[in-house]
Amino acid sequence: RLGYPERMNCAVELVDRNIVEGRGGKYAVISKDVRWTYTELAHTINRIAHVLSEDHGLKPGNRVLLRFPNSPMMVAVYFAVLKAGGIVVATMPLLRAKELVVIARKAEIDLAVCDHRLAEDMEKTLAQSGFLKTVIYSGSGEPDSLEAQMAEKPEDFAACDTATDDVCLLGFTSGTTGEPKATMHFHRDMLAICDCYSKEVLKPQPSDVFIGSPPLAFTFGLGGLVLFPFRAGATAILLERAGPDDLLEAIPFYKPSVVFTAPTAYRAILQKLNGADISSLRKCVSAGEALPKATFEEWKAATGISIMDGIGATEMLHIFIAAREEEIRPGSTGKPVPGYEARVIDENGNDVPDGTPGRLAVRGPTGCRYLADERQKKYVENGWNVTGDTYIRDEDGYFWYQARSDDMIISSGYNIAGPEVEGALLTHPAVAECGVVGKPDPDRGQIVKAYIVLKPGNTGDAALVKELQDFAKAELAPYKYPRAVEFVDRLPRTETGKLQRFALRTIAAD
Ligand code: 3SK
Repeated sequence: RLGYPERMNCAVELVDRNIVEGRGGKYAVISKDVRWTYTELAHTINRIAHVLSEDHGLKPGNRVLLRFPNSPMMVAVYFAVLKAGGIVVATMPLLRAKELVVIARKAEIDLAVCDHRLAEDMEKTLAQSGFLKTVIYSGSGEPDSLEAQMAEKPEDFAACDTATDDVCLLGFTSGTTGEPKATMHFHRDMLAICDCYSKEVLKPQPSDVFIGSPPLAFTFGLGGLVLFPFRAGATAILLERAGPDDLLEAIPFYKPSVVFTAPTAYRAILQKLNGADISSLRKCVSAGEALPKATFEEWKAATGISIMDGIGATEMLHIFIAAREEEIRPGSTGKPVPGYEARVIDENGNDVPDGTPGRLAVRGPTGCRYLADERQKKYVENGWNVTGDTYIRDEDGYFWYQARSDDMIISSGYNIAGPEVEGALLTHPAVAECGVVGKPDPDRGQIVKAYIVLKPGNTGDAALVKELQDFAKAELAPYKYPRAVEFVDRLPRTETGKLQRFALRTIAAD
């Protein structure tokens, strides 16, 4: 329906098209150190594509792991892989070797491109994964760095003649069991999210300047900070560190007009605003967790801007229900994005009456395709993507978020699987048993709370809490560490010995 040609490479449509249409001299990406026009970006992409395909044997359909902070070089490598017909596997910079190894094995990665500052865990992954053979480092200044390899390459590259539904991205997402799932997305999907959500709901102009906090390895960030600005011929500001303080410093400096971040960051910015000039902002997008009505109202009072809430999923690539600026009901996520349909269904897949909570089911031009994963059957029911969120639809067709249907903890927009945190804590010598659940939190939506039964001879004091938290931070991406720890004598279990998470969540919420 979106009418893309059968053969199409999204790198050409998203980058080169800007040059063909006369925007070659316009800034595409800006960071603290780099400002690249669309033409400069395209030349960089082309040189990297030569390096990958000629010197490292990248063939269409091969997967390449990326490990970078948000930066112009990450964008260039990303599009170089796509242009050469490869498949990007972008990873968050916070991931540790333990997590990278799982991804490298699942995606059967033999080639990675990595910012040299993130080499430590990359090297451990190289040693442990069994698959990974080559890592190209960017920014190291060494004779074999990416930059050195690119230097003599031509600035033109003939894009691989990919099919519109060739896979171009494996987006990793944690499952409830902690076993990550790889979601496959096509070249056409990268354009579809721009032509549905961005074009129809966000409506950016070439004069817009985008900024935000999500990592580009998270598809919320990929869309909001790269694909949407590029499809509109606009400019992206990429911040390596994008916490609330960084955004508050960057917004008055770069004067962006569009910001993508999560409710936690909007609240933190409000707390710290203190007269900072953020008047350049025109559009504010929120996703990653539900936007509370109070946050919407406080932001509106402080800035005059109505935050546009939305719900997306890695499985769907980006936002599929969203609040349009002109018809926002504070507290509601909004209505299905043009091109998508959404229903609220019961356990049997039948629609529940409006006003009744049920399972959210969506379908549209993008959808869930897990790589070799049994859980595909659970996510897609009769052609509908069942996202695991509980929603209510009102009689006017607005969708109201209730809760996650499963066990995922969503903290500051990060999806965290309790069992994965449990697995890490259980490797600490003082821990006998543990159960990890989400505890409601006014700022983060939820925080990770660990209930721990200690081995005899250990004392559950503040020093041990700190030790366990540091331990978790070293084992896992630090955002997964338990912000709350409680020592208990035993954990609630079923007769068959299964941990009763529901009981723990109820205790945590008290
Ligand atoms: O997972 C999410 O929350 C999300 C939100 C918006 C866009 C994309 C994603 C993955």
